[in-house]
Amino acid sequence: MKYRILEELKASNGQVVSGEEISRKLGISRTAVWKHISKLRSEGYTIESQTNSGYKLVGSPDILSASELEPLLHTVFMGRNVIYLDSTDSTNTYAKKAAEEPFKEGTVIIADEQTAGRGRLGRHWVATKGKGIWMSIILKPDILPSDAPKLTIAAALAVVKALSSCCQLDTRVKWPNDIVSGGKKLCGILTEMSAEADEIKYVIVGIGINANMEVCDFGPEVSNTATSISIESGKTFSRKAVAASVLYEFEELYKAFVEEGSIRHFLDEYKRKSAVLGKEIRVISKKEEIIGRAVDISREGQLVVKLADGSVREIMSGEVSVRGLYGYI
Ligand code: BT5
Repeated sequence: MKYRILEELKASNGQVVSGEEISRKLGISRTAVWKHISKLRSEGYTIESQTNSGYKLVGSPDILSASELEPLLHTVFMGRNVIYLDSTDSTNTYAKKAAEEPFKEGTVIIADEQTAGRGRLGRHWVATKGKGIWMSIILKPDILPSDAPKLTIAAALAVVKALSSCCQLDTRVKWPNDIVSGGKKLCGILTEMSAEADEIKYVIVGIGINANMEVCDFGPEVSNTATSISIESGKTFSRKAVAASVLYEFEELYKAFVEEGSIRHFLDEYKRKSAVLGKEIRVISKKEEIIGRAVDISREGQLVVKLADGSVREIMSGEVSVRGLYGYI
């Protein structure tokens, strides 16, 4: 109900709306209206009340709720159904549970804080309250399960494009799932899938963007390798505008990928935005560690590495980490 009231206030475009009018329209008492207004204020909305005349919305917080995101969306289906959580363990975990029930494709789970954010291989993802975009998108692409890692390629390029258009920030993709700026990690992507035989039940694309994180938010283990939009640009950006832009760019690439069944037509753009191509790198997996020069990304989304003996290896994104030979990248 409080969001219905919010809609009424927003629809008035900064004009005063009387409590009586809201109570009549929504069929609740004036005391109930007042209580909901108090709740909205505690969420960060600035609402002036004027005796005998009503309420006026004068400011909205930078939160990623459906009502804040919706006016900024230019998508057809991505983010058209948003589940916003003040706090959760992990939006990917929440999304997986949600996807076990019938779901709308493009449903987005967004949390202001994650208490047990996840990276790959059970690693921890630092997701401080109010400082980032911690979101998971539920998809059901008509592709083979073996092609699901290509969604990480599309999502990574989407983030790079959104950061460029929204924040004028020139970032790069550190294959397979990181976005880096100034040699540090600004965003991580965790793509998880449930499939049976050759059919995908759902894919969750989890995107964590350090929007307004400060160095002290990262903690000692991560602070040397992590960065944020605000650290890199020296400015604070609206999280909702960035999130809406990522969803738009991702929807465009996702549609093209699913229709074509290939990453072919955005592969060149992806390569141009690569942080690893042409560099000496170390590829670390459970089985082995190889050192070589990253020379290409294949149409299958694999990293092509040339070893010192001249042999060429195509690395699957699965469970590998990539590091620069002389640093994080
Ligand atoms: C990732 O894993 O980079 C995937 C991160 C995905 C996070 C999103 S947030 C929304 C959704 N819900 C979730 O629970 N997860 C997704 P990986 O490549 O394994 O990298 C993890 C490593 O990155 C950690 O071991 C740290 O070294 C580092 N790290 C942790 N938090 C970080 C942060 N906020 N910024 C930069 N680096 C971080």
